[in-house]
Amino acid sequence: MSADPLEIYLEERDLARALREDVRTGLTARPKWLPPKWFYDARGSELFEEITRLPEYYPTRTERAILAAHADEIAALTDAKTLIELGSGSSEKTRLLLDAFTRHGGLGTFVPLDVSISALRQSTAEIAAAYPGLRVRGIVGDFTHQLDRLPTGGSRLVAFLGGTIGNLLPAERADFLRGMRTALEAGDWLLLGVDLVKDPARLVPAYDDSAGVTAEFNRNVLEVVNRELGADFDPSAFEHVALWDPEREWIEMRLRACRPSRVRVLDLEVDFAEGEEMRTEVSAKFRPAGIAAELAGADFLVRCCWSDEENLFAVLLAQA
Ligand code: AVJ
Repeated sequence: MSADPLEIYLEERDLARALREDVRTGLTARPKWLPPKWFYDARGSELFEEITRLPEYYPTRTERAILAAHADEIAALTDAKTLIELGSGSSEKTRLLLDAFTRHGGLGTFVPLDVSISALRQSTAEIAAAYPGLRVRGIVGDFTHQLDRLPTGGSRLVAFLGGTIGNLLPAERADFLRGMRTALEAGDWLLLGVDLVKDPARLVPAYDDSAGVTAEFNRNVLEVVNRELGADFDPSAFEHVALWDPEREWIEMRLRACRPSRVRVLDLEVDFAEGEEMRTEVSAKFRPAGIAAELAGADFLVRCCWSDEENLFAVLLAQA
């Protein structure tokens, strides 16, 4: 079957407005910040795919191994009719689930949701071609806002993989889990991938690789703001910073101004002092008991929690 046309709940103009608001809020704040969702234009999505193949970046391959080991169990336990994937990107790991559901039988529809139209176009076409008989409904949307648009009916499994929940700040995370629970019916399922707290000597290089791909990914957000809003950032005037915050147990990515500069964007003139740092991403890391408690607090029942031998990453299966 070919994929259904993309359902666009986030039009170009909504995206443009959201970007303008985020840029205005973030660049006039102290310290300055930009939200991580703007990394993922076509170039940023490509760079992220490259990150997932770096030797230092363990999350993707570790999560893939966990899913490979437990996909059949997930299909059997959930017996889902609809698989919804939030922040699906290339949907590469999702194939492990789709393969298991093909063996198990009964899955009728796959619904990937992502803010990146380019990533979604490609993944829906590829998945539809690879799984004949599966209905593929791509949704262009923002997983923090479009939860009420998820298809209803049948037993549903929502997959939120890759550790992307770590991009939310604690209060946003609580809202998200609550919203997710409200969007689901009792008995529906949530499959959640989370990166675990570990030695910073392992964590930090995953966000500051020796090939400099993450640095380029980080600076790409400035290219996005330049192109979409006509700003005049000089990306080469900013250097990549990745640091571990041991209190909040998250990785923070920042861009540090190498020299003083003034950037024109929207109707703003934004000054950067030499050495000034702007936060571009928070990537929270979890402890299994902590995330289980957060899920329970949002009225989910944690049915399974799988990890790898080194306890680098965890995949939790929770039921509404
Ligand atoms: C896609 C949010 C899971 O936080 O590890 C990778 C993004 N940033 N390298 C992560 C990312 C820098 C990634 N997530």
